Amino acid sequence: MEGEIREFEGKLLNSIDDFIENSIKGPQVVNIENYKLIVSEEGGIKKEYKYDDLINNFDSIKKVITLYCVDGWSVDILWEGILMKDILIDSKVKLDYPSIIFYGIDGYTTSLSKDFVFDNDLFLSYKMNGVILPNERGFPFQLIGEFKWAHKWIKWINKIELSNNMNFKGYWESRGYSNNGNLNEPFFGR
Ligand SMILES: Nc1nc2c(c(=O)[nH]1)N[C@H]1C(S)=C(S)[C@@H](COP(=O)(O)O)O[C@H]1N2
Ligand SMILES: [Mo]
Repeated sequence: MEGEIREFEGKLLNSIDDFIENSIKGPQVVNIENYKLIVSEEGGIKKEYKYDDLINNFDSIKKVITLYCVDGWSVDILWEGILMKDILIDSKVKLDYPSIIFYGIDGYTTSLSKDFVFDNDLFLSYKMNGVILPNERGFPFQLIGEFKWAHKWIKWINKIELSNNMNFKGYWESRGYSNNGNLNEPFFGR
């Protein structure tokens, strides 16, 4: 893709064009003027962020991380984004919930344990290989689920919900894909 970088700190990167598009409803187009990222807990909405609130007011981090799809392909990409814990702390959501459920505008869902998200510095990316995420790649935000299979890497995120429900199963998880999503374990039937 035009403008993307293909090397970072001596590491070669894949191209944005190397992804295999297989989203459940195809690429989504988010109108950023109307977009809000909702942070909620079981009592209701805690905070709503506009795109610029997030991009301008939070520190960003950058890291080369490989996305592994269960279909057998992978891509090494330089991701840049905002730490989940920075957003959650800012939102004043209660942090004693064990689980975080993520929603995308295409109806996709997934979940992770809150401790995993905090302990591993998971972040929401808004840039890949130095360019703003293209629509097909999840603009405005994709969760970078480091150490997890790509079904945890939800794109087009518009809601993050703190929950007591440790048994929630997202779109692919409810169809048999691993609910812990650990890369070092089989991706089916856990
Ligand atoms: N919102 C949303 N996020 C999603 C998906 C999806 O269908 N919808 N698919 C997941 C899967 S299975 C993969 S492999 C990764 C990367 O998919 P891509 O190559 O289509 O970007 O996105 C994940 N995030
Ligand atoms: Mo996937």
